[in-house]
Amino acid sequence: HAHAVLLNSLTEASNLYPKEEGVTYSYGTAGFRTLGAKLPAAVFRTALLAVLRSKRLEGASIGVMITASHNPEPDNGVKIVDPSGEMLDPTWEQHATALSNCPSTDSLISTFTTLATHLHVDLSQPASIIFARDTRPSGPDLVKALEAGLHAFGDNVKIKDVGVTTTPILHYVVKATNDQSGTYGAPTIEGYMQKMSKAFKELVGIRGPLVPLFVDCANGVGSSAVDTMIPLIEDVLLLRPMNTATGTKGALNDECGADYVKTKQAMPPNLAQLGTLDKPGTTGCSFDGDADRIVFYYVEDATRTFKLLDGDKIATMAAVYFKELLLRTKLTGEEKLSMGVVQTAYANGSSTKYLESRDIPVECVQTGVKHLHHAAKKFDIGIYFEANGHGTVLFSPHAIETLRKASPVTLEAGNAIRHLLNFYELINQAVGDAMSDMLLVEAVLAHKGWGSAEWNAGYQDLPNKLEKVIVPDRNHFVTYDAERRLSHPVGLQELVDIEVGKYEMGRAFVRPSGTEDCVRVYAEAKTKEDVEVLIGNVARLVQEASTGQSMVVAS
Ligand code: G16
Repeated sequence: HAHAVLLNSLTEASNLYPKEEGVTYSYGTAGFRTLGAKLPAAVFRTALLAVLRSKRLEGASIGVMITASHNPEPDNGVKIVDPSGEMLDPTWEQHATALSNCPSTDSLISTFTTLATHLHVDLSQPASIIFARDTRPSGPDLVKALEAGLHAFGDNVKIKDVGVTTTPILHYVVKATNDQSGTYGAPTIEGYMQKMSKAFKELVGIRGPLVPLFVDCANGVGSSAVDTMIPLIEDVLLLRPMNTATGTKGALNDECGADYVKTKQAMPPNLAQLGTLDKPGTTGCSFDGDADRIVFYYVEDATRTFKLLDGDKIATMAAVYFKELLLRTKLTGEEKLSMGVVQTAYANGSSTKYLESRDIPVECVQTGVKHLHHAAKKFDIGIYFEANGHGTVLFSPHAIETLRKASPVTLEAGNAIRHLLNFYELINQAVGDAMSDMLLVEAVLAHKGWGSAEWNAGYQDLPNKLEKVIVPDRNHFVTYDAERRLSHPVGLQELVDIEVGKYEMGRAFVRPSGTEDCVRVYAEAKTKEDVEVLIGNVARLVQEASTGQSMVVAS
């Protein structure tokens, strides 16, 4: 009987959220992402999947985040967060896609019941869902669609609305809620901010107050996180928020934010106009629209040129510093902790060389936080960053236990152990967080006694460029070797190889985006001029291949 009541209730609710004909959803790099107006049906159905997942995991809390992060304001998206605070188990992505694409309520209900049986879900189990959204105008309607899906299950589903907040905060709240040990932190925004600020202040110690930092909030939800953090750390580090116009239509990610800065390799025009970074020694950073990415930058004194410190620069500085700390702990034998860095094909060639020259293991995986996170777990201290500024540092349970139990042989060893444990408290263990990464960078700089210029001095980026190519169907582009090579369209890779071979230190690759309807082309080479020609030629090859123009492999 209860089963029939549930199916009735789901049917009624689903009829209010029919799937538009002609729309095909795909759970991609970061969940479903498309125009906000096209998403209500997918969000409603995501609610159903999130409940199935929670019930399957005996009522563990599952997160749902409504955001399209770096995408333009009219886009929106939805993604599911697993109980550990990590991205949805990839084997469930196909179920999310299957539910969203059911053409009618009838097929949705039958797919839902089939999935429940196939996945061994006991529908009478309780479920718990925690959700949040970013500041996009389409957010409130999508929250309604989500709630409609959740409420259809009646009292059997516990719902927690974290409100308008950043993606990493939602991940944190999910992780902390499910943390059986109760040691990870209080499952609230305040709990998270307290945990981070306390660790940060302990790390900075007597090295503060630090030079104030300008924070470009991309006119997005990151500005509220920054506002909450300001009073907690202002005696040590003054944060100066910029681009905080969350209520201004069209402002989100527009000519600002981490994606703009990284892609254009320039600071947001309004910061440049205001002369925000003109004073020598000043540094700025940019969050993206949902505050899970960060890049830093400054203006070089002598040349007055813009200098970007991206995800690669964060990863390399953190890796070199954590390696030093690990050596200082003097932990040996069973207690010796491993450390490695995970990057993607976008990592600047110079950053990889720099790490390898310091005997730091580096692994390359395909784009997408879930892939990097997974690979980083292999190390006791796993550092992962995408060049675009997504990333974090993971500490294995073994690392934490070892550090907590260690009996330091010297004062210096004791300090190194204490620092590492504070970094563990500071750094989000569920997903990359612009806020926590910002404080990680500031803490390392404080320990080294460095400014941005010293940080940047480690290695010099090879000139590089990223471009979008709009093609009729990006699914025709299939990659392998961690997205560094193409298997389809057949013959295109050979042409790219010939092009790349013409330039000293040349490298280029082509991959379909998982979040936007385009193909991305990346190129690097020894000189800027070469990069321009190389990327132009590869982009042209991509255009030709996608429009079916003949591809002749030169002999
Ligand atoms: C998302 C993913 C990132 C990825 C980015 C771009 O970021 O979480 O891992 O680097 O999209 O992906 P693609 O090149 O496939 O479009 P965000 O910040 O938009 O959530």
